[in-house]
Amino acid sequence: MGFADLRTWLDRFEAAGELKRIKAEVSWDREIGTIARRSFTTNGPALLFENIKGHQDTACRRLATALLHKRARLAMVLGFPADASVRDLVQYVRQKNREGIPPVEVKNGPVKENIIRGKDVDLLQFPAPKWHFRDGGRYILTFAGIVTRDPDTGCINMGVYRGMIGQRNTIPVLIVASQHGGQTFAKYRQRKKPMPVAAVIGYDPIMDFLSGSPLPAGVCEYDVMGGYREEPLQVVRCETNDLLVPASAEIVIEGYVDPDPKTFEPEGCFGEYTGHTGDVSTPRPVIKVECITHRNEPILRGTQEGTLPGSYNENSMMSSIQRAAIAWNILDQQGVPGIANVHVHPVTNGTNVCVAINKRYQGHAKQVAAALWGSGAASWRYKHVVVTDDDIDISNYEHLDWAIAYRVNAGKDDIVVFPGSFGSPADPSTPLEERDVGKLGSGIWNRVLIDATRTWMYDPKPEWGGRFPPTVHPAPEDEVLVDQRWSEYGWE
Ligand SMILES: Cc1cc2nc3c(=O)[nH]c(=O)nc-3n(C[C@H](O)[C@H](O)[C@H](O)COP(=O)(O)O)c2cc1C
Ligand SMILES: [Mn+2]
Repeated sequence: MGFADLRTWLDRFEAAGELKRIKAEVSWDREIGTIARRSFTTNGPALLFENIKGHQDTACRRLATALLHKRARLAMVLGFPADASVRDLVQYVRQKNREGIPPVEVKNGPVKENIIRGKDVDLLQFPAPKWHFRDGGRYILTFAGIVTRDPDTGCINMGVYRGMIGQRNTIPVLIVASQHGGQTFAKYRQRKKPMPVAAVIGYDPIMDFLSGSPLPAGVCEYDVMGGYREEPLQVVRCETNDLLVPASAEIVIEGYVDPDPKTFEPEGCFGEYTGHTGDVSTPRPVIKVECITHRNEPILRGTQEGTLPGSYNENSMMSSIQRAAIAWNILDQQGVPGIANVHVHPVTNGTNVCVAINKRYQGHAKQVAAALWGSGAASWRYKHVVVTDDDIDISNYEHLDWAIAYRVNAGKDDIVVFPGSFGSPADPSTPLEERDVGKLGSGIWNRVLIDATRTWMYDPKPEWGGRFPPTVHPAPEDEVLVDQRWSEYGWE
């Protein structure tokens, strides 16, 4: 795909009629978020805001959002035609997630065109939106890749963890313990040392796609991005720490996160990915900003969270591909046989996942659920696992509902609850005291498997030739007869 950064992609979208530049003056205070939501509900264009109230003369004046909520644009970013099927995208992503080309370090790059240090740091120079009227503040990190380095292995990780502007130079962030960034933070906490971080804002959207979804532990997201791009990332060293960041990123915020709770600042509430407003503002670890580097005329990249029926956002569209691909790869790696399809509907973001199997034995569906729930990728997802036979089109709610209606016997182990599991702290169905991240490190999930495969515990008539009653589809020879005689019936 060759060299690509955020600007390249905005140009490509514009050429394809997929970008709207908003030149009218708009407010960062709820107005941008409301316009972005309109794009979600209309499957509308990517948006570049060029005239933001109070930011006509600040260091950063523009904001790009709503790039990936439309499948056609996500397909383009993955190198596919706009009408590519979900299945083709999932198969491609399964393959590419397993490849990698390591980055190369270069001496300089556009991200170093402006370097702001120490006392000069002022986050209010950036048009960070208050996306939703109930949000607790202006969110500068919504689609930033947060870079950390594992102090034991030296391995670099990049994950999307949100952050709100606190003071002029502080960003309280939500990095939960089960995430790779959270696991690295725990190592720094043990050593009683601050964790260096770099927040990369605005680059090849493949960065958003990969850093917002859980690749296996120890896999460096930069390598996988290189694989997707079919060329290594060019990375530059940060000014104030030894982290590496893409050389043509729009903005990089460098700093450190202190594990001492005395340094924590309130974050939230925030319109969550679940489509519900988050709870009260909570004290969170803080990125203390030491330096910001940015391109000339930088573009802030951000996104609005929260999926609703008929209103899919960027995370949900990405998740419908990535979370299915990741689940499928986990099932393969765990040696679960007979996986025919894995489907994630964008509206659940992967909270629900459907798996169609070519059933090999009774208990096969339980193996599917156990493999998924044991994985690190399950920390925010895969709460409800629905398993069907492979005659069911799991991408179709009607098919799924039919299978659940007639192939589920709740009293016979077809509904299995896996209680007290780790899970998302943002799920409003979990009582508040069971998602106190400060105390529990995670939210508590009572996960459920719905085994909607045909049971093998049943003895149908031997002449039926199977383990379950056949369906009422006509016999093939009867279909042939009717086809042959069709014109005689006088029914067109
Ligand atoms: C737009 C967006 C916002 C996200 N916000 C958060 C967040 O605030 N905290 C968090 O732990 N994960 C968040 N995630 C999910 C993580 O980015 C995702 O689980 C990813 O796997 C984290 O990287 P890691 O696996 O290397 O830890 C968000 C994802 C997206 C796409
Ligand atoms: Mn990771």
